[in-house]
Amino acid sequence: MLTKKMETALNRQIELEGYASFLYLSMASWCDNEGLDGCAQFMHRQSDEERAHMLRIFHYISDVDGHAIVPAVKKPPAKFKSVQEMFKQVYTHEQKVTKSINELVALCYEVDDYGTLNFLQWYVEEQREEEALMRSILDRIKLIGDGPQNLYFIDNEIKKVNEAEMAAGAAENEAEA
Ligand code: OFO
Repeated sequence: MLTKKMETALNRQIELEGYASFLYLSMASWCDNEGLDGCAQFMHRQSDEERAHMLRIFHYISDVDGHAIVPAVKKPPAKFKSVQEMFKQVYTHEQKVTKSINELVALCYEVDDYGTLNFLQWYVEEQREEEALMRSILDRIKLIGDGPQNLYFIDNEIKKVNEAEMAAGAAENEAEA
């Protein structure tokens, strides 16, 4: 049984994960328009992942007899100054999500909700991985250089990152099966 306070906080997290999914979908569309196929594939996969994160909380709330609420969708930006700027925004958003997960963990202790604390461990680890991934992408872009003549190389690099992430995800699913 969820406390009202926890239910409200988890519903806010649903909103944040849902916004991340739409923001990354918008980024995927911008990349497609710019001819950055590797980046577009990466952002589409990230968008799908965020939707899965949102649904995981959605089902958890229902499982513990709470009421999961579908949030209103805030319109994400449609254009980005450069690939580097776009990934900086992704990193900033992930940091915001991490902060919010940490606040949820703190709330678990405040209201003695150890079931939710256990549920949130997966998110704590996921956020650590996501932040590390975005930092490594920003480092690569910095090394390659963000000039227009380097976009082809950046896009190829992100394509490789995406393929590695897909392979890791498939291996994880296999191990869980
Ligand atoms: Fe779900 O926000 Fe990061 O991964």
